[in-house]
Amino acid sequence: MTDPQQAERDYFANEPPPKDLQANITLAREFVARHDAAGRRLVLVTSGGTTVPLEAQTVRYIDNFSAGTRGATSAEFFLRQGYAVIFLHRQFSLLPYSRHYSHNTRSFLDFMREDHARVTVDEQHQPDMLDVLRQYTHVKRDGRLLILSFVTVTEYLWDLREVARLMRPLGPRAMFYLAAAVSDFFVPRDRMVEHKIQSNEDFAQSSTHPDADATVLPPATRTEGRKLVIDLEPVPKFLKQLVDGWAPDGIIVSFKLETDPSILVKKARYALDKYAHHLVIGNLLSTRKWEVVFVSRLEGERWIRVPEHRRTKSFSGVPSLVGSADATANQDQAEPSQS
Ligand code: PAZ
Repeated sequence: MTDPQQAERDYFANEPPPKDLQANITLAREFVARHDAAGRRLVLVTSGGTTVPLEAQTVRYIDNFSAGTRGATSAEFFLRQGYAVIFLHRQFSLLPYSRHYSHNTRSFLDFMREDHARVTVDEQHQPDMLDVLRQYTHVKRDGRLLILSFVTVTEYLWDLREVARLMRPLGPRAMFYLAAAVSDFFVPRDRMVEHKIQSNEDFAQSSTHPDADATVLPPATRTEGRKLVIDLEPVPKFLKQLVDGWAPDGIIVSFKLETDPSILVKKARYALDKYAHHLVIGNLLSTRKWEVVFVSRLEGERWIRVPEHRRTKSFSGVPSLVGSADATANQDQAEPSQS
């Protein structure tokens, strides 16, 4: 079995850091120090899906499902509770506050109209928009929200590691709320082709990027006749490293997404034991908006559900479990409903 520390060293030695890593570290260092000095609790919320590029000059990639609803909504609730929030999200996925008016069937322009050559908000949307605007202004004035972004799984892991290390001195005042959907498989940089994969064998590339030794490392993508064959490698499991190496005293809440209800709780329990997180929140793709299961050592398994009559879209068209005030905790250990 691979030593996790060696796997970490190999991964970060082989996979180049994102171009904005230093800028992100500088922003995060200042943010963490300022809120640490104020004695504030700090949470890193990860949100959205990571991509796996198939080519170094990326035209094609594999994506992970996630709109960023859970992360963006949860961030708003942490901010309401007084936390400082580092929001590490997939570029262009939902953001706290603006999520109410984006990624919607209606654009934010539909909430507005022209009135004597000035833009105004429709009367019916005034109360909701004012409420969102006040929360946003308050958070901005306090400087309690830092927004960072990633696209690929490698960018995500570099940012996660560096931010976690910066948060380490906060001990249990630092929380990691890992709602991002992170790829389990990837194409290592030294097995990645440089240029766009060709469907015509006559134009297929025989080697990886210019520095790679093609005789030792065959490309992870190749064409066989008209087929594309992709040979992915597992992403090292860094969730344990977060506990052991990067931020050992932090509170760690991770999410587990499944599609098969019969394995959800089992997988959440497995993650809880294997990665030694404080809480694993399980959810099913089909019901994630209405129910989640909390799995922890202290409380075992606890379902939280939005009551049926509340399962309608909010004014902004973005329903969410976290956003519902009367989500109920259901401790009867029932299996999730599939409605
Ligand atoms: O972003 P979203 O609201 O569309 O979806 C949220 C989610 C299902 C990605 C999240 O709740 C989750 O389960 N994240 C972990 C995914 C995983 O198992 O890797």
